[in-house]
Amino acid sequence: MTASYFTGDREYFPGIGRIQYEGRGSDNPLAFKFYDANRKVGERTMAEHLRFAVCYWHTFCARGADPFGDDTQRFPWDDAPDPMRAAHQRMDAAFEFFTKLGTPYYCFHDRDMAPEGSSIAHSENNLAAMVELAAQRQQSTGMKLLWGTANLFSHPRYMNGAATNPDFAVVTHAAAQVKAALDATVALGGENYVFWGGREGYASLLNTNTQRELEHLARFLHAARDYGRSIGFTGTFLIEPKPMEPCKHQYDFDAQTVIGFLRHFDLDGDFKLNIEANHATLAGHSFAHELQMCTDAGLLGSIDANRGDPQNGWDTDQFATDLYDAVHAMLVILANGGLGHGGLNFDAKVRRESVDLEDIFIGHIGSMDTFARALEAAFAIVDNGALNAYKLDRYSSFDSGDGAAFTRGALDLTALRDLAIAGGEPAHTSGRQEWCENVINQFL
Ligand code: XLS
Ligand code: CA
Ligand code: CA
Repeated sequence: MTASYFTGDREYFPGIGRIQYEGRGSDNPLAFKFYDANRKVGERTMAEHLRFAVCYWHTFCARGADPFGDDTQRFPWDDAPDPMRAAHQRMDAAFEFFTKLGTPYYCFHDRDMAPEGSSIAHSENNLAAMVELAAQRQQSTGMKLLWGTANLFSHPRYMNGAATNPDFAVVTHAAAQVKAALDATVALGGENYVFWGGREGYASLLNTNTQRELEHLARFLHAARDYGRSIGFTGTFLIEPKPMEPCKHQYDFDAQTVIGFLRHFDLDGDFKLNIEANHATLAGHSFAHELQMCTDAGLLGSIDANRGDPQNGWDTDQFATDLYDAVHAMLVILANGGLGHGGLNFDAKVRRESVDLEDIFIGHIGSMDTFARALEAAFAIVDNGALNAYKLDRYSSFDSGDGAAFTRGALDLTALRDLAIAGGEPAHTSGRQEWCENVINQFL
């Protein structure tokens, strides 16, 4: 039943075949209830709208450890005599998982795919060997790379930052890693390249020159951009905002901070944003707010779809199951004209207590179903048109006459004052939020 879906010489998920769409009535935990890849929603199929990706790190590398306890997962691909053999087995397991689940894309950090070696050259060789294998696996399965990235936060050398480290020697090591990760991304046809600045921030202003660190970050990103373009990377560079964790304060705090940074340092022609739902909530925003800020700026690049926990103030990276939240996100994505070359990457992990291998499938299936439902609901809301018509009408006083003259910059402050006197006290106009919220519920 499963032979054609695994790519190595060993099957890591025995008993699990290609996940099928069985519809809402199915009680099979290993079947899609809503995600039907080829079903058309408007002009595009569900697969084309949603462009799902699986992340390599949580899915195959995270073994359930937390700050208070050791690993709880026992992955069969870890039973290898040396780190490169383990990396090879992990890759076989990963491609078996991708193809059984039926997502078109995946994402990785350099260190997820290949272990760090004893020197820069050794690490580069390890990565190059694994990239060669990944290229073969992509070829035989049709899987594509949504984005690659470098892990510039786990190694102790990055404890004071990578591109923003006060020690130039550390910055050079970060550069070496990004160069190799860009080479890998290009070799695998990656459509995007991500920078998440986990340690690009600070713990205390008493020992930190924030102005210099931000200038160094911009200089580093320019160098990475120039190198990427020089080796033929035509995709989009992405910055992934997050306000904190692991740093007390991270420079890429939220979407608007990053948008301002990119514009200030003249990077907005090559860089867009990768918005993660749980990072949005950590910044005190909603997921949809962060997506909207990017859409308004024309800088929505890609999405890490997951969720936090409303009672926890940290990055729980749970699978996305909140339909209401996903509908709000899909409304913004549809208004953006879709995801472009981005995708919905499940930067999510099963709970420490979820130790069955099938839990990894079930987590992804649930999130894919959530976004499939959200897509259909959001599409119907847009198609219905009432909400959009109301939003347009709410601003109609700027569409003609003095309002339009104001938006053209044709009225100065004195002219506006004179209009206020001539017009008298404005009418109280309802914002109708309750009605708007009820419209959403009608389509769920
Ligand atoms: C961590 C981030 C990270 C990035 C890639 O919080 O989500 O996993 O997505 O480095
Ligand atoms: Ca992420
Ligand atoms: Ca996260």
